[in-house]
Amino acid sequence: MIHFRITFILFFFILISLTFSTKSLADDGYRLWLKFDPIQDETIRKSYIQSAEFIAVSPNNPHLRVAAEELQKGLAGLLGVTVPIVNLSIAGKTGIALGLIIPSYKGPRPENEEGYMISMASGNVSIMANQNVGVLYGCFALLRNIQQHLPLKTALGVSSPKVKLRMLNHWDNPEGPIERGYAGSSLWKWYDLPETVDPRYRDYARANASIGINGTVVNNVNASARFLTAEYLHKVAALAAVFRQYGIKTYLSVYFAAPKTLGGLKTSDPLDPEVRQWWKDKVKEIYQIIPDFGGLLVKANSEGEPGPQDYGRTHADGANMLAEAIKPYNGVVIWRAFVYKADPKADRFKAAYDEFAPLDGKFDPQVMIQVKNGPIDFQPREPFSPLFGNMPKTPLGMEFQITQEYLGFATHMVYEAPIFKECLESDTYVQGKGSTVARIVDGSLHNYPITCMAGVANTGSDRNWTGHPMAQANWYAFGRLAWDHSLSSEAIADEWTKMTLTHDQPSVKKISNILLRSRDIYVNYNTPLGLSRPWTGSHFAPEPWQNRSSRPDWTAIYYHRADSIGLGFDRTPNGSGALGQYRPEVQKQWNDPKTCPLPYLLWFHHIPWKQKLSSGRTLWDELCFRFYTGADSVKWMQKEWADVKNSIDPEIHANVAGRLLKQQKEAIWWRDAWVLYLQTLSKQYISTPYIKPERTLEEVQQSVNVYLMR
Ligand code: BDP
Repeated sequence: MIHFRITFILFFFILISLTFSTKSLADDGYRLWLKFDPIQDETIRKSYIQSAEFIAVSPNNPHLRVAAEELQKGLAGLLGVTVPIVNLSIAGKTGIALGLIIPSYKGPRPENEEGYMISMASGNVSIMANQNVGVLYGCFALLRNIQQHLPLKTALGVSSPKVKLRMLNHWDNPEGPIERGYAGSSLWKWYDLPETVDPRYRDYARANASIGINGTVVNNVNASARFLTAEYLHKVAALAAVFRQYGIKTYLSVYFAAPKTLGGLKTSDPLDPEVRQWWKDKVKEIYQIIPDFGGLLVKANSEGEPGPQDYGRTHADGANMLAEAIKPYNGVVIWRAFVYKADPKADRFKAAYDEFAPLDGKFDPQVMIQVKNGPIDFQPREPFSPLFGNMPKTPLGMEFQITQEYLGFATHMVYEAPIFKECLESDTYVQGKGSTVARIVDGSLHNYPITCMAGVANTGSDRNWTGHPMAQANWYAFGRLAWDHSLSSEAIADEWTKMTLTHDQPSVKKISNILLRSRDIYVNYNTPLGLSRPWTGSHFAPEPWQNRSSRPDWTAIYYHRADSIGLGFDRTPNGSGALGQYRPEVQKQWNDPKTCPLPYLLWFHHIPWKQKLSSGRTLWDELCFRFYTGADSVKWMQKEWADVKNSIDPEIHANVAGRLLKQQKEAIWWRDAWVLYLQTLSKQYISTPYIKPERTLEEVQQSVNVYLMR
């Protein structure tokens, strides 16, 4: 009997551990798009095995070791073989050689230091570049090709990044929380650093390098001076040591008043000699601790942050002071253009242009200005910022937001590549037709010596990095577009889906389609026709009625301007005149409500409720149409997602399905809030076939209050 019991208990434990081990095989999303699961297609697999009998790296170049190891790791997973890393090609075998292109080589080569070239001769593949990091990017490109089950020949060719600084901006605070972060707390464990270096930092670096990201700002733009203390600089140095192996430079956001608060000086005036010396000494100290430090990011005189204007100086005075300090080390100063004052009469739309355009030509060459894609603040849909094209003498960098501050946090599925592309492809007309924002950002239009594309990161300590599993696609898309802005949203969605979720072709098609439509669906139920909602509060719950705040531009009514006549912010010459910041060709199209594209209409016009739009519907009917079809479309997303269940890991599938269910409820929440609130002003009926919301405005308001309750 005792014997039976022991056997039974043993059996029970084995059963439990088996259950657990199978469970741990489920995909928790940690591996992102670097899954390297075995290739099922035997023909493709065999063709690669033939060409990958060894990886040859010159023994004189230890830096290529990381690239070789990444390739080895990827191939082991994909092909199921361990490819040896050797010093010289092995006679009689075919393999992959990694190396630098010799200066006398005459053939086509990458245009810059970080580009790569993949070629093939007599069955041998070579991944060559001008610099080591290019070889690493080439290895990831080859792996990407295999991961998509593409034949070797599609990987061949030359690729060079179009933008120099391709960076993530982390809005991470030293205590752990992330400003506008929805995937747990900061990845950086400041209290453990520098002694304990979490292996996850390496995985973070790998993921970034695999999509070409080469810089990271590790702390919030609302910066703590703490990061400039020696104690913290050593912590940052420990991160930099990991990132460096993957070609990633480390940057810091700095607190402009640090000379006063940290240095004990009487002022932080940028023209004060002692202040200038303080920054010189500080920057010297930074470079002693982190020799390849990238540079400084600054948010100044914005939303209560200190800045040069506190001393009657300009943004150029502040930036140039830092440039003077960083110049000897060839670092950069990235100064943000996100500024707006609490002026009740002003239009916030115009603020960045008004402050920065007159300063063009006044900045040190070591400075670049980082501009948010739109003039206000990462709205679900914004026209491009009019600063692009209007500072030809000052390098302008792009700031996109990957974290979904206004895009439903980690609950709503919104694929952002179309947002990034829409802005990059906008035509500024500064040098005639075809003067796209992309050509300004990549430096080709104004010959900028430095170029930058930054994305406010959506990563956090959640096991799957981004909270919403599908939000990984946004990190991925940002990196791919920073490397090559000409890639299409479709192509990126397709490759990400194959690398991350499934190879089943009908499912890939369905998933890409959901991704590609997701942004418009969100805009429809959230802020259709050019509505915006950057009011204070959570940036999540609908509060179009919100009319009280310490400043007018922190209310909802400031932005939508709904009244008994109509809806929208008049920015024509009859209104705020903000349209005057664009070139005549753009103005011509947007000034007239008849030709202004519907997605931007209420950004620029106050339209009467009953006015007919180019769609043939009245404004009110068009709003109803968008709010209702937007909310309904989430049901379509759910249905499509249910259809791909069998070709996706069950854990990921269930995770996304749960979030879609929530999204569907919240889409109706948004729809009801807007429709019921606007109805109090428009006095219009909800037109058929749409059915009046089941709840009253008061009930929606009550639910929002509960959401906002502390
Ligand atoms: C806004 C965010 C705020 C940021 C600010 C910025 O709400 O938390 O600090 O942007 O970019 O979107 O500085």
